[in-house]
Amino acid sequence: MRVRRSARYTIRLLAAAAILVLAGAVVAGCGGSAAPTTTASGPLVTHVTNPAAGGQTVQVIMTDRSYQPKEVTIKVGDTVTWVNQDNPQHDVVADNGEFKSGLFTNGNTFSFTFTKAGTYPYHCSIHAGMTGTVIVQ
Ligand SMILES: [Cu+2]
Repeated sequence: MRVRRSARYTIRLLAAAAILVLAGAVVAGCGGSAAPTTTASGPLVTHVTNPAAGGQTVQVIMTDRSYQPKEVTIKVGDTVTWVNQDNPQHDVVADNGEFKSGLFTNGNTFSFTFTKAGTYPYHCSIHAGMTGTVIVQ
């Protein structure tokens, strides 16, 4: 009898201790002292889009059978939009074949985004002497 009582008492003590430990763990979990630490994981970011390094749009007006301005300097990633404000139709043809708009009429546009640095002379296929240059830095 005495042994059984003692065993029961021990079990109660263990149960009480377990409850206390659990309660302590919950309290500790709610404490603000253990701030979560952030560790970097996953692949490194290898490319960041930087508006300052491109993404701008520059307009070239087609007027009086010419491109205005005749020469534009842009950055890699920038876009040139040609706007036909002239009476005749024109096109935009890169001398090196990099781009070719097809003929388009007054009020229409053609855009090309330059992804490689270089100098791109271009011309209109139906008006001799109508030329321009895009310099991509
Ligand atoms: Cu033309």
